[in-house]
Amino acid sequence: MKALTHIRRALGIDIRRGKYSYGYDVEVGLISASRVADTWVKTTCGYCSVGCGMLVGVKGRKAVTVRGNPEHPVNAGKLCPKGLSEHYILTAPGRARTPLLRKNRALTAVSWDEALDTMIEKIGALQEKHGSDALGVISTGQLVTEEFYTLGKLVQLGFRTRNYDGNTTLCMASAVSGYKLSFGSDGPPGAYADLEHADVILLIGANIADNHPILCQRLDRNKKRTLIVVDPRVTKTAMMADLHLPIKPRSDIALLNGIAHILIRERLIDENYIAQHTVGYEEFAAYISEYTPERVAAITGLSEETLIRTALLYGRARAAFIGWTMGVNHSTQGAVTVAAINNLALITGNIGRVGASPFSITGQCNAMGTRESGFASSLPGYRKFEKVEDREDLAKLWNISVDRIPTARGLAYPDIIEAAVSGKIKALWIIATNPVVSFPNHSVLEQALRSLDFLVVQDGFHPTPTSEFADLVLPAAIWGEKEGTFTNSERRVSKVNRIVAPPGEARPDFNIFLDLAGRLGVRDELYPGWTMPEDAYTEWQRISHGRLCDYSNFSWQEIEERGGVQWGGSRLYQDGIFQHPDGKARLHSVPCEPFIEQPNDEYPFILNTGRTVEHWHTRTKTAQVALLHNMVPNAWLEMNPADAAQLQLRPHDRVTVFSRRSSVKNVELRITGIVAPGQVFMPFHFAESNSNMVTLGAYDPISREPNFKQCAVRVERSARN
Ligand SMILES: Nc1nc2c(c(=O)[nH]1)N[C@H]1C(S)=C(S)[C@@H](COP(=O)(O)OP(=O)(O)OC[C@H]3O[C@@H](n4cnc5c(=O)[nH]c(N)nc54)[C@H](O)[C@@H]3O)O[C@H]1N2
Ligand SMILES: Nc1nc2c(c(=O)[nH]1)N[C@H]1C(S)=C(S)[C@@H](COP(=O)(O)OP(=O)(O)OC[C@H]3O[C@@H](n4cnc5c(=O)[nH]c(N)nc54)[C@H](O)[C@@H]3O)O[C@H]1N2
Ligand code: SF4
Ligand SMILES: [Mo]
Repeated sequence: MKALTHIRRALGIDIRRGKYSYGYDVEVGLISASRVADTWVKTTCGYCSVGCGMLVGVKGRKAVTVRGNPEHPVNAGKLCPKGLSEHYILTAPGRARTPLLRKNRALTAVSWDEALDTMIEKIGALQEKHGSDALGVISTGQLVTEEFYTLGKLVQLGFRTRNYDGNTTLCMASAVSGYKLSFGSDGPPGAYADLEHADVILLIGANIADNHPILCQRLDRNKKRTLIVVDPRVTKTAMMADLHLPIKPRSDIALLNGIAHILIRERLIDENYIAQHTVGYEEFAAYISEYTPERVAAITGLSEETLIRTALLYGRARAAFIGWTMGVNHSTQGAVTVAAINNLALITGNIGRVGASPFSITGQCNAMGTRESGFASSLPGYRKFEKVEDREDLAKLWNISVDRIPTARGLAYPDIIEAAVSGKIKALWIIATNPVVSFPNHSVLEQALRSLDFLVVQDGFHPTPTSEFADLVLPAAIWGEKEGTFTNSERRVSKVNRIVAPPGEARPDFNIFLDLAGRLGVRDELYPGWTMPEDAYTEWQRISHGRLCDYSNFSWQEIEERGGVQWGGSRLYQDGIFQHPDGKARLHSVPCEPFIEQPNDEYPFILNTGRTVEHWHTRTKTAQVALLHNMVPNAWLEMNPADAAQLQLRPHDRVTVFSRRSSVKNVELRITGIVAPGQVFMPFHFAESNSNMVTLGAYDPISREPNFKQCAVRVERSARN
């Protein structure tokens, strides 16, 4: 009970005052002698991309407690509930301890030698027969950068398949594509400090109070700010806002174009900046002349007065910041919505200055590291597959023939899944992601996994819903059991350190990759003399040298000592020179289109899916932490009281959610004004009530990101059983 009170305080929910605040520096749980640490290991949180610095207390060989690192520039000693209880995952049950190979239908323990030899042999035979692209690889945003860099080379140059992507396509791909459209390169321009210095902060589809809690501290420190939150739900973040815009689902582009319209009409634009640093203004201004307040009000459901107020606040700010997350990216129009956000920043000159930036708040702890070094959707160092100079550059640095570097990216994640269904992909290697829970439209995913000739799942836990389908399970060390670096949303590189040894025979992903490279016969060529993640880092410094994401200025040691360094300095584009060949940013004329699956009589609700502060994704970790699990042990569906009354449903009824694809049964009903009439919301964390049974397999044509946030559903009381 005492522990629960602690965590409530850590969450910042002060029930008496009915107020939220974040980032208490309390320790979770009851302090007893067994939890008094002998030594403290400095590291970085392994959950979200805020990238908090922490100290993990060790007693004997056990991690016994965690506290925020007061010296870390990101969090100054504070942690959210997941961070505060992160050491518990190091002793969690359910870890993968030994390689498992399917023999006579059953997963059977085997040696590493047998596991990796079999993997090379099976994949080799399938590639021999069907071509090297018959292997697909899906990775993650949750390894250390040194592992991504090693893996990218292994997949593309060792296994020689281009069909390599990651769960980041379910997450940040739209931000990446949108940055490329506007600025000519990926790379978030701003910094967290901007949240402290901006006069106006516009958060679009970003529920930071649940998902990036420690960023809320920055807002608390900014006394002059006006916070505007654009979200169809009244999230905890919306409750913190000065102005909440409960926009109709997927009308964001109309809102952004409408704001631009008012800014131009009121001359609240920076004409010098537009002239010197952008291309396409005339066409853009002509295009958005159609987005009158009247029309935009009809599309967004907001009043004209609210639209004008929002535009004037943004336009008159000395420094204005726009942050966004999955409410923007998770859409078939994600990439262009990002471009529409960037338009606003560009026409007002709100970029490259203190407090002024468009800023994608990243999701996973090291989504940034894989974007920069990963070799999946682009070449390492933000180089482009299509660009011959970039390929030649890398070939020289690696001392290999240029024709070994692919000239185009391979299939993106959803297309790899479709290719598995159609039989073009025969073998799949899944690393640190759990698609059976996280991929949309589950039945197609399941069909893909069942169609494969060989499935390898490399995970820290087993069984997981995905590893149960595997022919081979490779047990991996997780956060706390290996070392490397993470790069957070604001491009800050921090050190991750080993606290304890991995369980059983589990190995760091880095070691698994190097071992495979040896068996493939490419280790000496691709990784000469490498034995440790630091070797990968040293080469990555050389590869990134002179690029936008330049890591060459800070050594392994310095990252440790300085406790987190930003590549590119505090802000990008301070000189207004962008990465397009002419150095100018592009303004894009972007149409607002209705989302794909509109509700009708049979499926009258729009289903929105997302997260809660206590849980991490598919809960392989947080379900094992009793404190977190007990707070939110099961999935729920939020429904507006008006809709519940009409359906004669009562609080805590068990309901079934049906879509055109499938259904989710026995979900607990929460009747609440957090969601508007006609909309329902469900977290995607729970394998046993998997929201992705019902979500839609529709993808952004540019980024290939799924439209996780809207599909049409019907809700019925579950039959009692
Ligand atoms: N506790 C916790 N923290 C996490 C994670 C976690 O699993 N748990 N995951 C991490 C990861 S990988 C990510 S990507 C981030 C995600 O962080 P967020 O993007 O903040 O998380 P979501 O809850 O997926 O979605 C955010 C909001 O988008 C809103 N939204 C839905 N449709 C629309 C729309 O049409 N327009 C607008 N403007 N908004 C809309 C939803 O109502 C929701 O409140 O969180 C990271 N942090
Ligand atoms: N409906 C719906 N679906 C969504 C979303 C949504 O908002 N709505 N959000 C999407 C987003 S933004 C994201 S990022 C994805 C996340 O979806 P997933 O990537 O599937 O989620 P995780 O549970 O983080 O999966 C990580 C896996 O890696 C394992 N693991 C952890 N650390 C390590 C390690 O160091 N090495 C190895 N080998 N394994 C490790 C974990 O045990 C776990 O099985 O979900 C997406 N799916
Ligand atoms: S805010 Fe993110 S990085 Fe910080 S402690 Fe919480 S989960 Fe970890
Ligand atoms: Mo994500």
